[in-house]
Amino acid sequence: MPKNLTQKILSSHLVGGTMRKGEKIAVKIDQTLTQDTTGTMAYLQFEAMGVPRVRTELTVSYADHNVLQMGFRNADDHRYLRTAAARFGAVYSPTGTGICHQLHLENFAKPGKTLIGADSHTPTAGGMGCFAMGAGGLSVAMAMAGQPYSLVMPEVVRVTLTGKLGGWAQAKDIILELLRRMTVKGGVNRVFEYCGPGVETLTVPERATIANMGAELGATTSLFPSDAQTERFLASMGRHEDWIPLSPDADAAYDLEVSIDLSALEPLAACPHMPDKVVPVSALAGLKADQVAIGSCTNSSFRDLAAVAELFRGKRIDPSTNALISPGSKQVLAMLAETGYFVDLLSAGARILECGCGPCIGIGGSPVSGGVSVRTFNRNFEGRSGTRDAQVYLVSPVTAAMTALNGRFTDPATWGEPPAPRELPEHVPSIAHLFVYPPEDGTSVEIKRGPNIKPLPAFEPLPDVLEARIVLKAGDNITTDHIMPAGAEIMSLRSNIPAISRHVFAPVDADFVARAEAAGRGVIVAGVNYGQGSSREHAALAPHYLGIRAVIAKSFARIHRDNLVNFGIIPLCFENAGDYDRIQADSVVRIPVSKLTAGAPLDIEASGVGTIRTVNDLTAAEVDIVRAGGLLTYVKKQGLSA
Ligand code: MIC
Ligand code: SF4
Repeated sequence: MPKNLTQKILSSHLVGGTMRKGEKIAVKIDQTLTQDTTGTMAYLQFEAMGVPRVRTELTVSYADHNVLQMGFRNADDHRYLRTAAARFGAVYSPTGTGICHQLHLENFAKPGKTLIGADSHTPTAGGMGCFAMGAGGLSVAMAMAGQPYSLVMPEVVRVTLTGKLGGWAQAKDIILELLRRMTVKGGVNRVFEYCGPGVETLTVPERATIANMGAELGATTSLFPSDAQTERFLASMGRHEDWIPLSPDADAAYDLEVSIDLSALEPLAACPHMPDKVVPVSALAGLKADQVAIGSCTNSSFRDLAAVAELFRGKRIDPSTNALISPGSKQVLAMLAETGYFVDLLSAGARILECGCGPCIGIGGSPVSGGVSVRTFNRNFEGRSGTRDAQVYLVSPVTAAMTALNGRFTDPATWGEPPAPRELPEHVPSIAHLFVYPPEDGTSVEIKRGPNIKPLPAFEPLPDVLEARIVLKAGDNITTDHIMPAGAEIMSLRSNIPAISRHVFAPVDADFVARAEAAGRGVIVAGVNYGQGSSREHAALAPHYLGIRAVIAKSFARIHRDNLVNFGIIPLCFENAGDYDRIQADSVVRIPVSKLTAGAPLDIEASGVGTIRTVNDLTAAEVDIVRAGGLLTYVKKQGLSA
């Protein structure tokens, strides 16, 4: 049987289940990554499993998100991660070395391998043919312990690229076009495989931009073949030995076909407050930009920033527009310095931030009140920038650069000739020596903790009949940024569940915590795609801490659904979407947990409403896990499988 790329990689890693669309499969994981704001929990959980050393081919612990280190908390987190990496056999990437996804692409990702990361943009590595998925920290900790990773066998979408990008259109515009067509829920339980003659015209960093934002489609991952472009990229990174050719078989079958003519694309922008609210940049001409922010794991490669520098050369950014640049890695920064582009950026008036996530997740660089911020990032959810009423637009680096120079959006038709693309320079400086490799035997390494690193909360088994109050009835596409907001202050509490739980739903519902506590045991009701966005398991852990024991939704985002199971919250779906309208906030529901059966309907009673039929997509093991109060409790009882 001819195979597509997804089938090729998954079948070579399959350890359980049958690769039939929609069925649960288990795969061996070759590599894992974590970052600081998900990593502390992942390592605390790994410690709790009692496994002496990681059992993957490679495990990397990055410190890239909350690098501001306001107060002692994140500095302590970073020290904990450095010492835990040494103890357990992980590579540590020190604070400020760069953004995990950019660094992983440059230094560690390999075609044909499987990777899971405690960050939703882990699929960036799909730009070089690595099957890379975002997952909750506990799922990653399990993979570090050598356990297989379970996922729903995805549908595979063939995205055929024809033609060649021209004019001012960039790789970012390809993925924005796909988001415009397929929306933020169009990719759930799907893999997007890029094929067709347009693929070979795209370099690995451009492919990585597209694979990165597949996360915004809700996709399991995105995949590009490993070809001559991949070989060239790996050779430039000094890793030619990691290259293997990898492509789908010629007559492989796909579940869905989409095609995009690259030659027809124009610069696009995602408007506030969703990555799929996409319009042509020309339609925004005239809109004043208070801020332009260039960087993030989507668009912080040398190619991206060199194009910006070319446009800035000899010019001055509009003084009323605050322009921030965060390079993706120290390697990118070193290349900008060696080629002189760094000076172009500085002299144009840009502010250069540390290599890290920065303004993307509200770690500094928040826009002015009510301000318009034009960003090369991947998410523009309300409030994510750190400014509640900011209007965030997502664009390509060249659109961002032209907007910074003009101080406002302008029509690309007035921009003249675009700069010629800048490929990687002849000399690519290595930063490989900055990674800290663990000792052969880490048993004597002392793990250092700070006062803000609190023990994991205990998780009780669910009762046979759960009586709980509906404490929130939310709408469609609720993001984890709504549930568990980020930003420098709240992210400094990631290792302290009691403290961070005070902020659950804070941006949209100031009384949520009080209502949940008053209810004792609570339920959340939601519309479609509940929990989209980040992989942060705190969006399940903290609600659990506040007593939430079930979420009843029209549908769930993939990673968040798994996180709910991992932390003992039952993810139930309405059998009839119309019941969402019937059910009332404040009702008390009775859920007969003892009757919860994998894949079978379950009738629940809601006061003032009556019987509501729910369905679930849990496996038998997952039913046991939620009943036990979550995966850690379950594993402690059952032990890890050999
Ligand atoms: C994000 O982009 O939302 C984050 C911050 O990288 C998260 C991880 C986190 O919340 O720590 C993600 O994408 O998973
Ligand atoms: Fe960091 Fe932003 Fe990428 Fe998340 S999306 S990993 S916060 S740069």
